[in-house]
Amino acid sequence: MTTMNRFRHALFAALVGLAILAAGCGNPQDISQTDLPSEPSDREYTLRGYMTGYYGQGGEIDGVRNPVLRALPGETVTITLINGERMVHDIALKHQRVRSALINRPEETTRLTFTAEKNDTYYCTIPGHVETGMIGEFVVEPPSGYASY
Ligand SMILES: [Cu+2]
Repeated sequence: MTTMNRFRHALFAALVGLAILAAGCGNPQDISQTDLPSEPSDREYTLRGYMTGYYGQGGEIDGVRNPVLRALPGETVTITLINGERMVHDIALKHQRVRSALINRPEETTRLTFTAEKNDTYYCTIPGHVETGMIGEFVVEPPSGYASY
């Protein structure tokens, strides 16, 4: 192999790698990215994202690792994710198939807004991050009173 051919080979491999990366980072058709809500939500939660988990900020979930997030059916919910470190993170709902933008700098913020329909799991879509702890429960509760029949 000549030097030039070796260079071309390496360049081609790099391009293929980039193409695969780009495909992986793109927005799949079935996942909508819902950033920056236009109106206030019924329920708002703020989480700080780290490899070790999402940490609640403010309110009842303050300081809680991967807190259970709750809402009533039909409520609009906004989850604000603040990046706690120099890593790429996002937040998505497994069943409802919504996903925030990716954030990669400390204090960078993104939001996920959706309507509460059913119990779900929130998690980070970056490969390996669920395994290190970035996963929690989203619970849709019946309005008070319904549980007593
Ligand atoms: Cu992550």
